[in-house]
Amino acid sequence: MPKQVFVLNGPNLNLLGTREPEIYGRDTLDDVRKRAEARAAQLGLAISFRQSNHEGELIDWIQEARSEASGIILNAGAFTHTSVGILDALQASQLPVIEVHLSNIFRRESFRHHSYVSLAAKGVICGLGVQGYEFALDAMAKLVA
Ligand code: CA2
Repeated sequence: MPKQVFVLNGPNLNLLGTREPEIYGRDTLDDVRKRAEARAAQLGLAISFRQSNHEGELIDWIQEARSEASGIILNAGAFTHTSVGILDALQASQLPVIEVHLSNIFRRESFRHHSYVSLAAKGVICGLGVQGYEFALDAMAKLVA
């Protein structure tokens, strides 16, 4: 049975490819999902790729991951910078977490420089666009091996 990894995406990431291409690129979230699924297949991982605009739904999925997954790759979007609830859920999951951001949050506004998610993350990949999800899967494959 391949190991399962949840790839979770937070608010507004459903808008990818429709606006702000100079920050987030031209790929849609569906393109990101297809690339992530292809890389996961090469690595012998199964992924469940999801997006929600709702903090509680993301928390429910992180809780679900505890029994259903071996690791979590998370781009929590703006909740990265605000959500103690997501941090608590990640810590409770006791799973390896890799935090991903499309943009380099440290080149942006100062409110984006702090991440609650990072307190629960094994590692952070930011600023490398869609490729960041593939790098996160590469790293996760080693973490869950
Ligand atoms: O760089 C990232 O991946 C972010 O997690 C994206 C979040 C932002 O709040 C974080 O600080 C960094 C925003 C996602 C919004 O995505 C959009 C995509 C296209 C058009 C509008 C928003």
